[in-house]
Amino acid sequence: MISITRRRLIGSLGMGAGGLLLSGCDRIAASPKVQSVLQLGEGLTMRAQRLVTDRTALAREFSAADMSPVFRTNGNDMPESDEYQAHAANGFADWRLKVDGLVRRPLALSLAQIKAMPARTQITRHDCVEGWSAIGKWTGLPLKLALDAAGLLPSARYLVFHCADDFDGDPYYESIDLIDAFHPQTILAWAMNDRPLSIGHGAPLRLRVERQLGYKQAKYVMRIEATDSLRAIGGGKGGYWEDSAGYQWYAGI
Ligand SMILES: Nc1nc2c(c(=O)[nH]1)N[C@H]1C(S)=C(S)[C@@H](COP(=O)(O)O)O[C@H]1N2
Ligand SMILES: [Mo]
Repeated sequence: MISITRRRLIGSLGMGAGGLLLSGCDRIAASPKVQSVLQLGEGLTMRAQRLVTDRTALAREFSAADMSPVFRTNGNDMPESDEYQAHAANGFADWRLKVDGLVRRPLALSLAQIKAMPARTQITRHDCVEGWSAIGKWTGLPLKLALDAAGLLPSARYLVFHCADDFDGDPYYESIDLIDAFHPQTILAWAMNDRPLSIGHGAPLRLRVERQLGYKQAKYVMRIEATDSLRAIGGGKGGYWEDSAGYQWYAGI
C-alpha cells in the first residue's frame, strides 16, 4: 500500500504535469487513501459550488472609500412620455407607485409614503453587460416590505417592473422571481450616493437587485405587477433586453 505524505504529493507535483502523469499516476489514484482524498475533494467542490450559487447569499458590499467618483448613466436617461415629464416637472408630488396584479391589497404609494417606510442603504458594484462597472450607494425601500403591505397571493411567482421609458415605442420592463424579490438587498431605491435619485439614474424610483447584471436594475419604475407567468407581458421573455436582444432572463453575477 502506498502512503502519500504531503511532501511526496508536493514533490510529484513539482515534477510538472508530465512527470506526474508518467510516474504511476494510475497506481497512486488506485490507492484507497488517495481515492478517499479525491472523493473528499469532490464533496468540498460541490459544497463550494452550492455556496457560490446560493440565491440567498448577499452581494458584496463596499465602503464609502470604494465609491466610484463617476457613475455613468446608461440606456434611457430621460423618459419622453408627457405623463413622466409632468411628474418630473412637479417633483413627483403626484406620482404614485402602483403595486397590483396577484395581490390582496393593490397599492398606490406616494414618494413621501415610500420614504417614510424603513429604508436600507448599501454600497454595491453595478456591472453592465456592455463591460463597465461602478460602485455606488443606494438607499431605498426593501421590496419585501412593499410586497408584505400588498399581500402576495399564493399564485404569484414573478414581479414585473413596468417603467416610464421606451425604445421606439417598446416599453422598458424587467422581472424577477420571488427569491430575488424577498432578498434583503433587493430595494426600490429613491436615493443614490446620499442624494435624491436623479432623472438620469431612474427618478423617482428604481430597482436594485444586486445579484444580477445592470439591465435588470429597472429605472423609472411606475408599476409593480405580481404575476404567475411572464408569457403575456411584452415579448414574453421577461424584460425589454431579453425580448429584443436575447439577453438572459436570470443574469446572475
Ligand atoms: N427603465 C430603464 N431601466 C434601465 C435601463 C433603461 O434604458 N431603461 N437601462 C439598463 C441598463 S443596461 C443599465 S447598465 C442600467 C444603467 O443604470 P444607470 O443609468 O443608473 O447607470 O440601467 C438599466 N435599467
Ligand atoms: Mo447595462
